[in-house]
Amino acid sequence: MSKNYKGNITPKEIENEIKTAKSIILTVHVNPDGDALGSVLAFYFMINEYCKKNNIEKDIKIIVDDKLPKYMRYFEDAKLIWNYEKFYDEFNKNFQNDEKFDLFISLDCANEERYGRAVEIKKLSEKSINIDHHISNTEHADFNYVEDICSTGELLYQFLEIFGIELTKKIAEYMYLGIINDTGNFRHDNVTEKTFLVCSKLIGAGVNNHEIANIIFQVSEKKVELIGEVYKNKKINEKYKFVSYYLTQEKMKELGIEKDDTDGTAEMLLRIEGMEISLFVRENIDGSLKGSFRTNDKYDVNKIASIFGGGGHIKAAGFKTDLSFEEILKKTYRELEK
Ligand SMILES: [Mn+2]
Repeated sequence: MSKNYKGNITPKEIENEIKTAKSIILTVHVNPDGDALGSVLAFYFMINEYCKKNNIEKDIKIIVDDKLPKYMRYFEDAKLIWNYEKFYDEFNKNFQNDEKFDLFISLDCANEERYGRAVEIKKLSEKSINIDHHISNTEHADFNYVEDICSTGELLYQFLEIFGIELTKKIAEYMYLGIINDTGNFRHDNVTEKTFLVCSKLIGAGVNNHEIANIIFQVSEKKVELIGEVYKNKKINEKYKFVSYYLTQEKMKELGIEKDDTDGTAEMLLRIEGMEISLFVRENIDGSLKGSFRTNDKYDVNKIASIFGGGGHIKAAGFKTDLSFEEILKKTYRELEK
């Protein structure tokens, strides 16, 4: 067991829960990214292989309470993912209200709010398991397995042996998607020797690293316009080497961009020479704000994001708040002063 592990269940015990469950729901966080979607698809196919190997049948569904990023159209299995609303309509038609699911598994979710409305399905489930890699994880399920590791994609690798299954090309591709998403294609310092060991196996199983990286890191023309806008109108606080940018709904409409076009903006800001910490804030349709912090070595953004009820990792963390951008800056400066 990794020393970075927290929770009350082992991967072997997770296998046992999966073995006995007849109906399994898998979910990931809202604003799903490559790690969330890559992990959930990898785990879906791993459970499928496990069922084949043991000659058992299960009803497994993936439900996500959000739109998928546009690049997911390049992955044919994205069609396996139920949108929460569609699932709920279907569910109301076909199920009795007290019908329960045996097992609800969340992947890559630091806290229960991150499930979105899929939390309703958790309530209808007999048992729940939380598999994640965020140090801010609140151990929000009946059973929790959290490892401080680069990505949920890498975390899932150990289940191949536990399930006693082969690494198929499909499983490898989705794990790889998760890993490169959360390591910024191996740029971040969450990459370890083990990350490369795992990836060597994934490449060995047939993953085309170039193709997957191109899919998730390519930029649309609209995104190029956003990049120009962000770099031009960023705010820099020289004292703290803090760079920030606030994107309003109005600006998003003007540029014709959707929220997934804004992925990676906080990293982009931190790339400016000399900066130690970056903050990208985006206005949601309901008027609330979503913030993402990135930092090099000087600060702990997991801690700073926690002032706003969020969290994540020491060098990358996020939050959602009803405060204004000015209030966020004020509180952040106060924290950086410490
Ligand atoms: Mn992740």
